[in-house]
Amino acid sequence: MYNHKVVEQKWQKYWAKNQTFKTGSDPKKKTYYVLDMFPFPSGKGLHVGHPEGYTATDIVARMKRSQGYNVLHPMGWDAFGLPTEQYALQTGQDPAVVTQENIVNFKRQLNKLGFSYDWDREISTADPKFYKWTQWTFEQMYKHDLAYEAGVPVNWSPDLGTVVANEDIVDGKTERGGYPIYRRNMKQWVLRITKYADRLLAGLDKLDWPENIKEMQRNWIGRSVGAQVTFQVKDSAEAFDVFTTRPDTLFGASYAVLAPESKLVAKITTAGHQTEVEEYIKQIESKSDLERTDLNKTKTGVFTGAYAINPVNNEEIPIWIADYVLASYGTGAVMAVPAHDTRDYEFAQKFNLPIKAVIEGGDISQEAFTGDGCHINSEFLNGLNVEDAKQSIVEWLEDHHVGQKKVNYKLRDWDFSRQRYWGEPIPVIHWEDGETTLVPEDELPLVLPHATDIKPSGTPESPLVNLKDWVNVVDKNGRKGKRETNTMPNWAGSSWYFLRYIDPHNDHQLADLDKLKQWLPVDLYIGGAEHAVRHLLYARFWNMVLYDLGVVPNEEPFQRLYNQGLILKNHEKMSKSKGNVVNPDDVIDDYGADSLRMYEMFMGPLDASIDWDDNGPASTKKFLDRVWRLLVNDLDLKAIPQTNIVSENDGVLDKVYHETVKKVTEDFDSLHFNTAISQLMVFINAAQKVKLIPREYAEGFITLMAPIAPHMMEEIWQVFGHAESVTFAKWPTYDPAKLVESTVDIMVQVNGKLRGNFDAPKDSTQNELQKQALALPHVQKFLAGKEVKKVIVVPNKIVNIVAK
Ligand code: ANZ
Repeated sequence: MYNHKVVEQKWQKYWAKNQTFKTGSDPKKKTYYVLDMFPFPSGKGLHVGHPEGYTATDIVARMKRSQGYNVLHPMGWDAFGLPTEQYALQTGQDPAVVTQENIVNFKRQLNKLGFSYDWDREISTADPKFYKWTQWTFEQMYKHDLAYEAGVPVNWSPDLGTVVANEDIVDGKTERGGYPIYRRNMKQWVLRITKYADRLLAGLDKLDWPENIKEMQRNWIGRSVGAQVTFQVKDSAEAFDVFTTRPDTLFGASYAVLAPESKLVAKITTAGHQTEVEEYIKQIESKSDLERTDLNKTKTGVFTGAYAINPVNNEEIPIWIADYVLASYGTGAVMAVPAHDTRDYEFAQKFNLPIKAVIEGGDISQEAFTGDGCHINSEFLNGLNVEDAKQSIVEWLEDHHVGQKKVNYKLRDWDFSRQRYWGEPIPVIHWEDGETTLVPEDELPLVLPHATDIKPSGTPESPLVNLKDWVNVVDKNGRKGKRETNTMPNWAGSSWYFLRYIDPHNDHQLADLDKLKQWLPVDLYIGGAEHAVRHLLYARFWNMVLYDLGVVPNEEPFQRLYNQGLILKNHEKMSKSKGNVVNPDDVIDDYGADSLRMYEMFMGPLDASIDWDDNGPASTKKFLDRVWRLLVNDLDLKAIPQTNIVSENDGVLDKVYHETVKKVTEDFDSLHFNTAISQLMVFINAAQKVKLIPREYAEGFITLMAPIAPHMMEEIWQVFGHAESVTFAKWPTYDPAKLVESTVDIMVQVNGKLRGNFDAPKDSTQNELQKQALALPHVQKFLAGKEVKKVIVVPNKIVNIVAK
């Protein structure tokens, strides 16, 4: 009887002791870097969702080792940041201690699943040896004007006690916890990711990533091409620019709108409108951007009393302020063309502003017409379609120095300060004379000091501000300074951790360039789709910065990306609060890690979200037990190969075996694990039917199956007499010639009725088939006393005998 508890432990010990999964370094071999998104070592431990992606990468890593690659398959911990800190606060513990405990537990759980990580390369983002290089990179960014401090409107979450980045906001709320966000002006460290907008966009085209993720990144970067047009304010020296994607509609502009936050508002508002304008501004302060730009909400706004001059026809148009215009996009001002823009249309309707058609089409008494058509009421643009009119008007604007072509991005610079304790200290000192300096490189890492009170202060300062000894510094000339107390977001370490795995113990540099060249880009990266526009965008940016610094050899870090689906319980995401979490420890105890791994890969396509079935692991265990019984005879407690394993090959299993090798290899490469497993089952069914299984095929099967069920396959491999781990068994190859059927089933009819069948070598001659058909005893019975008049043979199919 196969005992998963004993066997799984045995091999896990063996692998650890023999360092079976140490990263290969044979210079003659090709390299393969297969990466998991590393976990937050939360207090909850692993749930069965984790092993889904981790098993997928493990299968590929194991196959690639067998195929003769040097494989890098590392694991580490995304240990800094809110999740750990919140857990520490809730349980009244030190985050450093909690992190350590959680890591120990996660590692224990991962090992129980039999994953083939090279633990010598384990990293933690909260380890000073690691974050030294996070801080170092920040310093390089500062030196290259890619990190700067600015008083910017930020997303403040009172509940989390910190600012969060735009990327941390989902549906207007914090992604973590779902708390409301308020706009607040705060001094922040910001990373100039916008400088890389075009490269981040262009790079996507070359990547083997799911199209939806690329599209999400494109939308997030949000490149739009249009024009910037300058409007003078009537009877004033002031002017403002608007950004428009439809400069062709300039003749239809019937009013202008400034974002309420615009500095210009105070300057141009006329005395009569002052009170109303101020009241409006106050009222919108607490609204999120999402609420403000929601298409469905009723438009609000007030008139400033001032007018702007439309540069194309000198028409005077009223200047309003309204919250649907955001200060943070474009120029924070728009020209409104209600006839051809839906939001403007609604606004104009509500406030009785003129609606002037400049493109033919639609019925503007009912709604804005946003389609293409012939321009009208537009002087020199009349008769042109939208595209041509855009070109003409931009030329005109440039000729008259009142505007130019302009490209705008939705992407904002990355808010990089967090007012929390559990993160990398930002290595900066603010001096009393106003100077800001970096902590000298040779003093890095700037270690996070131990603190007992880590509660967020609710102010723009992090709890580090209370550690006076740490905060206050004096330079050698007696100048006093204070350390920056904000910390980095947890997206900092995760933006580059995959580089450190390549050279994890390097004390002199982030990683050795030659080693990076050897391994990068990552060949396969698997993780959850929830990281589409945070981690994956930040990591690409961070990597591009390091590329420009000459630190890394590739502009793009992840060549191939795949997102695993969610494992659901009763169609819901598993979560502790819903009480529907399945703990892999329990499943492993009952059925073994191999059964769990196999079940998760067999549930369905890797990218599908599928309901967990409590009976699933039991059914894969049943299959594995069948495999064991078919290949191993352990009845006399002395496990040896079954007597049906033979050295000679009678050819009966040729076709199904070679098909299995082909399908499993291709499916593993394309990450179609469920269909690979089906094929392995087909092979076992076929093998069970025949009396003799060629040893070569049994061993080929073990090698193919080992990535899925490594413990049992190691054990069988040993039973088959191998002294070495199955990890390095040569991956089987298939012979295309054997994929075709070598024998065919021939039907025999007598006078149109089916009377028998027989196997014949494929493409046998008509004569041979006729001879064999006539010789069948059952057929002879029906021919008794009759004379064969005619025999019709359809090659490879049928022999039809006509007799009287
Ligand atoms: C006039 C116009 C006429 C516009 C028309 C559209 C249609 P995307 O594609 O998102 O870049 N806009 C510009 N800045 C804005 C801001 N800060 N807040 C809110 N809206 C703003 O859209 C750009 C368009 O959104 C711009 O083109 C502008 O309205 C508006 F028939 O200008 B348009």
